[in-house]
Amino acid sequence: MTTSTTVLIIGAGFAGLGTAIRLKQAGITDFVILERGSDVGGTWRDNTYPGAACDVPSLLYSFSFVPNPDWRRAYSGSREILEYIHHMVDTFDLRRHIRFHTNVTGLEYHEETALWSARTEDGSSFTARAAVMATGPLSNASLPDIPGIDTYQGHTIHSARWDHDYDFTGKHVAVIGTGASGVQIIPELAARARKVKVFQRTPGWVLPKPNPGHPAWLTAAFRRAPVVQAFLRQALFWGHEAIALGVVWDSMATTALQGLARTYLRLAVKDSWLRRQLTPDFRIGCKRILMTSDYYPALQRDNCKLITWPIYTLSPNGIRTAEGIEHDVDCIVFATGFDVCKTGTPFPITGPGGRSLGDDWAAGAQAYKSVSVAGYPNLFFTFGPNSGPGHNSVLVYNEAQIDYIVKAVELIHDQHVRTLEVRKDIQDGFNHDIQKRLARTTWNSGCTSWYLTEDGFNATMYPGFATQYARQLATLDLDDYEVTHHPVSTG
Ligand code: N01
Repeated sequence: MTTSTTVLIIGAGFAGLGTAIRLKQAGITDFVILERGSDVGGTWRDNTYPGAACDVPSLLYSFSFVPNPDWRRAYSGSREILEYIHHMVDTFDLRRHIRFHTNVTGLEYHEETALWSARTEDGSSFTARAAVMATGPLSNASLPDIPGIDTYQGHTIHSARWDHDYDFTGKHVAVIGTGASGVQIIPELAARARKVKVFQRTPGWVLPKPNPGHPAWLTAAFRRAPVVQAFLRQALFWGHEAIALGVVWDSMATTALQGLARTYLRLAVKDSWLRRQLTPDFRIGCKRILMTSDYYPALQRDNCKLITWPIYTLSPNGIRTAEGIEHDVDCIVFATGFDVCKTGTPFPITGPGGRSLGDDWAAGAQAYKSVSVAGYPNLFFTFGPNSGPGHNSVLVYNEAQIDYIVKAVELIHDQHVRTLEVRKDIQDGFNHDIQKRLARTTWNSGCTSWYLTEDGFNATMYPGFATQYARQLATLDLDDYEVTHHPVSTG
């Protein structure tokens, strides 16, 4: 069966739902959201591990067009963020636009009709005049390529696919991975399990995250005068912009921030051996900074042990490290991150003339302003190439993308625009500048991270302030695009 619509949105996480809300607010209601899961929420639906939380303040980690006076804490846990997402869906009556359990397996452009069509796993298809990719960069959980991983006979859990039925009480547990997810999980497990062995490959820089509750008077103020919330959001925004000076570029501010993290490590960890193991050998900001006040205390509990020997193999009973010690455990928790699609898309995208986006992006994903791609008319990306922030809320960037996309969709919807396709020379010039600027950032300063491909190409991060990013997306300049029109009927 084929369903026709004006706009196809793929993904019902923050980006897909935000796009839907802004389309509705612009008066465009003819859209369908395809979602492979059984509910909304994307990463916040999937990441329900104990301790899952956001390390960006709630007032900033939310859409400015859906303010929430009821945030309970400075930084929200995953459940509260998911509540907010459900609130968005209910407030804007989005559920009737969503097709759940609809896994897109390919997206194809048809030149004769200027329509995109999506094939799905269940054999149905959807066609639309414009398609919006909102599949998120971190949606496919990644298991490490460790020899013997299939031979382990105990229980295994990935951070992004938590098993809430597994009881850790009295268990010996191994956690592999000490990134943003690992450092949130480890304190929770240390409080429940008998023994937690933490397998660290690379230590990250850690900064404390005090998390005060919002007092009742503040919530009341937000309710009575939304301007108070908007003002605080702005203050937080500019505070985070200032952090860019230390995180995005290697500068004196980076040295100061690193000094702060080193001081925190010195104050929080008493044992000098442990401190040495936890001291990173790369500049702060190169990998994501870990924001937690609970991780270092957890590592110093009697039932917690940090293991820094490289993992040699997994065996039926546990983990064997390079120095030949066998660590038998009841459960292994993989906090090993995600398969970040280096080819940019979770399924094949075929443009005019049968060109493949996977091939076009084989040497590294590139787009114009992270949203449009030359050769692929009427296709728009959220969280596209080089749209990642290192210092500010990803949703600030996402709002800018959404509003840009909605402007483009309005042209297609209201102005008889048949195709809107960014010019290749404009896209190339844009990316030349982005890569030149990236070369001077901390992300490209020598560490390995999911921001970079194996060849060291950075198709992930935006090398600048959030303000710069938002400003470049504030206008849709048609000189940057090749535009064709539908014939206007005179009858
Ligand atoms: O994943 P990661 P994550 N043997 O890829 C280790 C977002 N997020 O899920 O550093 C041993 O960062 C790997 O080691 P190394 C946020 O954008 C946000 O933690 O590669 N270890 C690393 O320690 C974040 O950046 C929040 O040497 C292996 C870990 O596994 C992104 O999600 C909260 C290994 C993977 O770290 C991903 O974070 C949580 C191996 N073979 C997450 N393979 C917020 O607060 C991998 N590792 C918003």
